[in-house]
Amino acid sequence: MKTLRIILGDQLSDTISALDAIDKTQDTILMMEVIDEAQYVKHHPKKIIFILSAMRHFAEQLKCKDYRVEYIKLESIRSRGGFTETLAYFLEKRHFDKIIVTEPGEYRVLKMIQSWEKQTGIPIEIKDDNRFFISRKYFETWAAGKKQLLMENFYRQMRKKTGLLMNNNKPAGGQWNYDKENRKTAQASANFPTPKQFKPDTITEQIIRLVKKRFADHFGDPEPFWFAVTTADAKKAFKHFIQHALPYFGDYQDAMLSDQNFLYHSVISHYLNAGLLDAREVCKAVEEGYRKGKVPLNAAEGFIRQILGWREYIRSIYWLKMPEYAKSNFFDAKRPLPNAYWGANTDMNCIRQVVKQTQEQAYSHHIQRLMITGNFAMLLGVSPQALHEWYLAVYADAYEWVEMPNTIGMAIFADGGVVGTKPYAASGAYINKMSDFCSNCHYKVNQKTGEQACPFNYLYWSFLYKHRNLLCNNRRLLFAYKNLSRFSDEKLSTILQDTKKFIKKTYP
Ligand code: FAD
Ligand code: DLZ
Ligand code: SF4
Repeated sequence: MKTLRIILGDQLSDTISALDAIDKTQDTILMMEVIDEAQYVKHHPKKIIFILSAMRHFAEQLKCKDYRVEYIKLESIRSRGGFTETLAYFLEKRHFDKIIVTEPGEYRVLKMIQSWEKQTGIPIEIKDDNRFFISRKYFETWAAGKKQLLMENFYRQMRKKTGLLMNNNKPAGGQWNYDKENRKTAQASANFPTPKQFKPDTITEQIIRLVKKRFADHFGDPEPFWFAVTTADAKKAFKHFIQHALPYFGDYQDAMLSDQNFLYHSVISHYLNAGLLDAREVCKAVEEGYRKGKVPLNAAEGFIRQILGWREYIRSIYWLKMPEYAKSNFFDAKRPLPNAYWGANTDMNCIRQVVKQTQEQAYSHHIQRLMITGNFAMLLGVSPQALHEWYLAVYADAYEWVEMPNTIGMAIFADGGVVGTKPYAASGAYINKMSDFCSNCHYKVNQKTGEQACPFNYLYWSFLYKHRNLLCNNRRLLFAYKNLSRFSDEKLSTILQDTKKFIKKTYP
């Protein structure tokens, strides 16, 4: 039996289920570089360089381990646009009895793969993605009959299931969650560690040249390119994080500082999502740091929660709710993305800082994505689908399974409360508390209305006012709506006027 085993660009792990029980003498591994995957949204050049270089390195490693690998490069005549066309062309000259592939990370690719059996006449087996702690089926069972799919409940179940940070069936330290200790603000003067950086080798340099030539119109800087592109280097980067940043991760998880891109974050999401790092190994290493007394519990728990809790939960929601989820638009928001998201000049320092960093690094940390670009888009009424395309394009770690529920659900509440229990709407006061952005801004964060007022301030109240019918019964917003009800007619009218002027200025 000759089997074709297909590995996609974000499945670069040699223990991936598509390779289970592989017969090195009979089977062939196929990897395809295709233009459609770089262009279905215009991915950031750093993201394309990362994936293509990691794919080529991975193929070389497989060949060194005596696997038969067919690798189709983007420049090759054999690369025919999309996965389906490229596979069909490849199969014109080859015969296989079966095709095996691990389930992909995007619904549109799953649909493609499901069409292959009919198109090629070869039976296809789609295997569970074994890189996650749970299968889609496991979550479906957990979710069945539940009214609200609360992440915190799911996370506790995952701690019990895996035994991570558990002592005799009880959470280490007596509490499940130490988030209250994780809201410190960072000082610009602190000595922040930088993530481990790697010099591009010959393969990466070739790809940088290719990407600069073929994707010159994509938003983002291709260089300097410093990401790891192999598992060995990604492991070094993670070890560096454990030693230098993890002990402070919890405390400063929500902090933001100008010109500080990474603070104490791990910057490993693109490695995890592409298969260079393994989520189980990562969580185990962090637990070990805690058990050996090198990492405080709030940091270890906070970090493990992100991966064991949020990452698994978000993926499960995606597969549970697709394809309808993609069309969610609870607030019926229709505005296009402001040009500032593509680097156009803006007077708002927070937006300018986060977009600049995104352009340079294809990275921003969670609170920047959630409370700056996400919060602003929600208050402004940007279409969820326009915003989703932006996040999917500009971050090196973005694939639909993880990006979409974070954007549509967590950041802008367009799913009406599947992921979150309330919209993460915030005025300038929150941004001022958690960052140093406001001290260098054209706008005045303490001013609520008028030309110089921070736009987040009046946008926040007009958002709550506009959507009062949808939100006023939300228990977590009762306090805010009580405040709003005390506004005089004059105050409310000024807020709505300022909002109108700002929107006119944003969309001239
Ligand atoms: P750290 O802060 O060091 O956290 C450690 C790890 O936890 C991350 O590497 C990641 O694997 C995981 N994690 C943390 N939060 C989440 C979360 N909410 N969902 C899933 N995993 C999480 N993450 C992506 O991996 N890809 C995306 O496309 C993506 N899009 C996002 C869009 C929006 C609007 C928001 C609000 C969040 C998004 N996230 C996404 C989640 C989070 O912002 C990133 O995982 C994180 O910023 C990556 O940086 P880091 O590796 O330094 O993470
Ligand atoms: C993102 C991406 C890019 C830019 N290029 C490729 C590619 O040429 N070949 C490939 O197999 N995968 C690529 N990817 C990752 C895919 O988009 C990803 O595997 C699917 O979106 C499923 O998650
Ligand atoms: Fe952003 Fe407002 Fe602060 Fe300016 S004042 S940085 S717009 S929050």
